[in-house]
Amino acid sequence: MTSDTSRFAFARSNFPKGFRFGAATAAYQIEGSSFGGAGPCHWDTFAQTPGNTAGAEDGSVACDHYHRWEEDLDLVRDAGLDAYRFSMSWARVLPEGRGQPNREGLDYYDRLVDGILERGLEPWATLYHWDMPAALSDLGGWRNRDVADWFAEYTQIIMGRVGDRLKGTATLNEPWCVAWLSHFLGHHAPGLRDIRAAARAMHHVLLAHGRSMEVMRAMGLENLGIVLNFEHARPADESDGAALAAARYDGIYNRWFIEALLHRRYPEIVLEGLAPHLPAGWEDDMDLIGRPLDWLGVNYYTCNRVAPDPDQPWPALTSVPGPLPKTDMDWEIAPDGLAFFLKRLSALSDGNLPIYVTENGMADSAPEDDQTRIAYLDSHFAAARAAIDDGVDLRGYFVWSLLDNYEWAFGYDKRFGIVHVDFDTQKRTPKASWHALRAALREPAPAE
Ligand code: GCO
Repeated sequence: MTSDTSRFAFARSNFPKGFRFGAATAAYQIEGSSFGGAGPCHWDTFAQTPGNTAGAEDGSVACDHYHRWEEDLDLVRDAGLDAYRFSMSWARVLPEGRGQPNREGLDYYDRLVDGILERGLEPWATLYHWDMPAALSDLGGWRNRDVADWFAEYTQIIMGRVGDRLKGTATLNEPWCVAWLSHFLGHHAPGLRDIRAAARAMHHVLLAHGRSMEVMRAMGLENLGIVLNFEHARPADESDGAALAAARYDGIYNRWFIEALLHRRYPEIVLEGLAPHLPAGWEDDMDLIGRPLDWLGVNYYTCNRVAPDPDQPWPALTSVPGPLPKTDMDWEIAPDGLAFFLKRLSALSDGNLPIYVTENGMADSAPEDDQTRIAYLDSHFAAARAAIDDGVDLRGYFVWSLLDNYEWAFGYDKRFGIVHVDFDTQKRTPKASWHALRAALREPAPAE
């Protein structure tokens, strides 16, 4: 007998027919970068630099998914899910980033995609979830305009192998993290804190998206999109200064990428700071960047309280703690922010762009009963449902994440999985949220 608190309030039948429920993962966080002939990526070297990651942990073994993928795909199927979102590692496919492909790596993704299909699941792939090959990082990585051509070459090779069987493909995951978090804030590889590097990365990441889309369109591939992350920017207080700081934060985080993609422009409030550092002639790239998308992926986790920091150069802002309950990441739980973005994005695209929540979930290391995660997910499912009622064309929802995994600079302590992983033995144990999901997806809606 399960108690009420171990169940979701929603059931599959509360969502429109055909709505896809899935779970998401990323290559570097689960596969084990030391296996199968993969080349080093910038996360391997970032983690080898003292102080960059908790306990100097890296993804060299991670969840050993490279060897255990069949068992892991069984867990997706047995949870009653419809779809599996995963990413492919550029350095596994091309150990030097370009040139000679790694046959073992290509074979691996071939088997994985077939394995997903054999289990009756839809494969949703992401081409880049942060694992820049170290050889290309040496050449400047995202700072170098040539990255767009390197990424196009990689796209051609991997999609030539598996593209015919994918249900949906995203070029990139979270360009804000690729560019800003990694080149301005320095928290992620390559760990730079440099506005010129950041401005270049902010533009080149979109240029690479555009080139990759162009390649895939030419190959006749369908259902192509991109995954962006959004964080609800809330002024820390009622002051004009806080309102301006929040507007800047919103511009950098939540408007820069989507406005370029949908409207071929960058927001003025961000150009005020970045324009002097953008590569010359960037305006000429906006046409390629803004070619039509088939769908948009939305990753949403939290909100941010933004305050001015007038002693600092642009954007002269800082974040302060907010009052809401927090996850193990210290992220406030704010499901209304998800509804806000779904409606905002729907309006921005005139309702013409199918949207998927491609990531949502929380880090929680607490007890097996997993109540907090169930409540977190339930409140976000409810926000998604409300957005659908308001007319948003939301087609699916992927929980982050299938497995506890390598949470980047935080190492292995932050547990986002609906399946627990013992990193000493690699044993997988479904958590209560996994069981609750399975019940919600199999059963009709509970009676009111
Ligand atoms: C993300 C990331 C994941 C993180 C998750 C939790 O796309 O932000 O895709 O890699 O693990 O967001 O921080």
